[in-house]
Amino acid sequence: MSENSFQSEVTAKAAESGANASARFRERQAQGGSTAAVDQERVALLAGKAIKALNDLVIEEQLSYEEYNAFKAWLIKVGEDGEWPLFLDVWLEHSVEEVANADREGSKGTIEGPYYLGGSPELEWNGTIPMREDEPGTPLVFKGQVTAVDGTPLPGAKLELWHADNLGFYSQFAPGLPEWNLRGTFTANDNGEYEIHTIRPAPYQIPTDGACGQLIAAAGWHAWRPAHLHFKVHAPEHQLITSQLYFPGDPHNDDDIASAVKPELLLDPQPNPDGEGEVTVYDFVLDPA
Ligand code: MBD
Ligand code: FE
Repeated sequence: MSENSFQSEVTAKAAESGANASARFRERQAQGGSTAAVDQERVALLAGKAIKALNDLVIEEQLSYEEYNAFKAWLIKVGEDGEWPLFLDVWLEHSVEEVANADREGSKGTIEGPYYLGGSPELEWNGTIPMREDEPGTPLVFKGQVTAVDGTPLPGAKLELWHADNLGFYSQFAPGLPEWNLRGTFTANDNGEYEIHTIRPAPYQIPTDGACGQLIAAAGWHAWRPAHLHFKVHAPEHQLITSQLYFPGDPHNDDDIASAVKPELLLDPQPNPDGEGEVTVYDFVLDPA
């Protein structure tokens, strides 16, 4: 595998990771995801409001035909590049998450993003996430406890962790990485505790060669998300929490392109007294179902 370690850097293409993200999303929907039949009145209300918002924009901003056609061409390209999951998760999902989790008392959640995969390898409470033998990056021990809002430990809670590698690439979306690289499902011990061994991810840059990258360049924005770890934490009779955790000092914690950083989600890594790299502690508090 070592010849392949850095292959993703040179070959990652927007169209490929976009096509993968679109395909994985479709598969999940087909497996009983949430393509809920939305009732007709609700569709009429929501679609009507969305269309009105765009029409208002055209009138307010006195849109020209040149701009209209540029917009049309760009929308077509988002589809061709498979970047609808990326576009929606970067620029819209944070509001959906805010609405969905407004009443939570436990830990804050944040967006899932386009790169989650279910069914990652199952590991013990103190396991090492699947990684290459020569996986580049600072070793990171990530540990803590999963409890209910009243502090009761939740034994057997499951933590799914997925994150980018030291170059900002996700397995199964960028090429040249082992299938489950930096993806694992950990079962908490009898006291709800977990201790995961991984490496620190790099900041993530939205692919620059696809439609989303084209928009970012045309608008003069930046394409970065701060370095982050993604989680889903489940326990029986408790609400699933989807979250991300961030590292202090990352220049993009304050201007995440996906607007998904919250102050409660910042870690505090310290030098690991028992080994190489860093150790960081975070406790998950789950609301009742
Ligand atoms: C990511 O890694 C991510 O987490 C989000 C939300 C969007 C794009 C890439
Ligand atoms: Fe991510």
